[in-house]
Amino acid sequence: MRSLPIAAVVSMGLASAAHAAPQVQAAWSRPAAQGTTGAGFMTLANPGPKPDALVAVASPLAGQVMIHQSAMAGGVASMKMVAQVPLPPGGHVTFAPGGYHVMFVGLTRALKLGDTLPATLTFASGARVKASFVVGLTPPVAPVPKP
Ligand SMILES: [Cu+2]
Repeated sequence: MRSLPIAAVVSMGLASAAHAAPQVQAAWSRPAAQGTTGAGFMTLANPGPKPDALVAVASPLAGQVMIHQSAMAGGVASMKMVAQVPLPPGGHVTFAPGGYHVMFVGLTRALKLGDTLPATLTFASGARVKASFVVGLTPPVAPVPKP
């Protein structure tokens, strides 16, 4: 009777290997004081064959984390909260100043140059991916070139 649990574990392993989780690249955040809001940027890649979407971000160092999109309308810069950021199969989306960004609201400690801000990203597929946002003034590496 021991073969049943083993078979279940094996099939779960195959299922998770077949689903390619999104990847977080070059995550970075600007310096910010304790109690204020930090902004995070990154590139999300979807290596899988199915569409996915970022639906939530959480961090132990922020009271609340929101996904925002900046836009210019009539010469006025504004930002709005978005419920999800679509990730096409085989594609990537860049979060950068002036566009998509993550807002870390209510920082429990200051973000200083060289610090890392841990976060967990949740996707529509159910994938949960951990990320470390490196605190700096510019992206830690060059953005991923378009395929
Ligand atoms: Cu914002």
